[in-house]
Amino acid sequence: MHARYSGELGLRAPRCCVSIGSSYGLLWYDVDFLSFPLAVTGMPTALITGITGQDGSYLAEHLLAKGYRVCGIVRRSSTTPYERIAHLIDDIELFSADLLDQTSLVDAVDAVKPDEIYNLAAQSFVQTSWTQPVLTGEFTALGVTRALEAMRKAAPKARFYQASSSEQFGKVVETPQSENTPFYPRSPYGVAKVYGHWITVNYRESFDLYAVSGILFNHESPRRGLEFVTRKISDGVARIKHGLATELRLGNLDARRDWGFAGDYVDAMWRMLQSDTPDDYVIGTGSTFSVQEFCAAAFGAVDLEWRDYVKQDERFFRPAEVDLLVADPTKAKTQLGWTPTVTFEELVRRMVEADMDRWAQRRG
Ligand code: NAP
Ligand code: F7E
Repeated sequence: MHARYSGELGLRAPRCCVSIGSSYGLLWYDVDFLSFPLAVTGMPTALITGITGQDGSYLAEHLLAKGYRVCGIVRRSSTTPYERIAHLIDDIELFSADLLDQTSLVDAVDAVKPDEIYNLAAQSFVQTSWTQPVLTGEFTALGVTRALEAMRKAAPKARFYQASSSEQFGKVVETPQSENTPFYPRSPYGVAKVYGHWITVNYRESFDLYAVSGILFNHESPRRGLEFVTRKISDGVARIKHGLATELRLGNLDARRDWGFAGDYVDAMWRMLQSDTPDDYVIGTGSTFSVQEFCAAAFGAVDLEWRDYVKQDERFFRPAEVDLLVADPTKAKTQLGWTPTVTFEELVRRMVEADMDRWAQRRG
């Protein structure tokens, strides 16, 4: 049996504190009027690894709106890469920890005492996983074990979400891909995610932990990193339209992906952890489009013809490609009541508009 938070959702205490770790441990260093741990107010507490990433920022917003106390793990850096969560910084608590460092993870979980842990942190760029395969394994595979161990030691009654990936299906053995489709990863990243997936299942079965994997297909947004193809295209379109570039260099235009909106997918993560029984789910739209179709829609959004600007470049091809991904999200729809709300066309339009605005502001 799994203990569950029984407080009321929707209640939030005022807050303006940011706690952050230091080399001397976890310290409150910027407390204005709320100097006690927010957990005592009865709100559920979530701890997000990867809170500075695309999904972490949307999930933090989603949980704050539901009345959660939201805590996040950030790794030490000589700069503060908090661009995506800058607007939330007064409403969340940040703790210094690293997926490579077991002690820091245990300390963070122990300090926060979360009801829910969302393990989103990873080396998430597939192309980099071929040039940094060992690091990718440390972050994206063993990092999951470290996060699970931290929960087992410091908060065994918490619920754990693992960010699994459609890259695990890789060279797909059936289409569409569901929870029952065997894995055939095609990159060091995909291999690492398969490990993360199975260690989550294993900890659930070995230690009776509430631990689930969400196998999420590609999800995008204006907050997507610039190296991923959708954002590279929307940013490239905006720079070309503003007269700042004359071409866009891409790799394989034939690859097909099931692209959804990241804001919808963090809702699916939350829904998984509200279920009475821990289980794994595939999350995607059920539609698939090629990179070329994404280009056509993105250039078309500003009345340009993609063929006039896109050039293929060997540098962006991969040693092994994932040709086709498309989800069968039936289980999530029927058991979690989850459905995507943003169409492919709307997603492309939002991303291009955001980059058009961003470049317009930069140019003054
Ligand atoms: P993202 O934007 O690349 O964010 C990755 C996050 O992980 C960042 O906050 C990063 O922190 C953090 N991180 C990386 N290494 C770390 C370390 N050693 N210790 C602590 N934190 C570390 O990724 P995303 O798109 O939000 O994806 C979230 C998760 O879902 C990832 O696990 C990804 O693999 C998985 N996933 C994503 C998709 C998708 O389509 N977006 C689909 C399936 C699964 P910094 O800011 O310091 O770099
Ligand atoms: O590539 C092709 C490329 O890098 C998509 C991550 O969030 O989703 C993401 O992984 C496709 C590939 O995402 C370029 O070859 C062509 O076929 O945007 P991407 P991804 O590899 O699908 C999964 C689900 C994750 O879990 C990952 O964390 O686009 N492509 N030309 C290109 N890709 C890039 N990046 N750049 C190009 O120039």
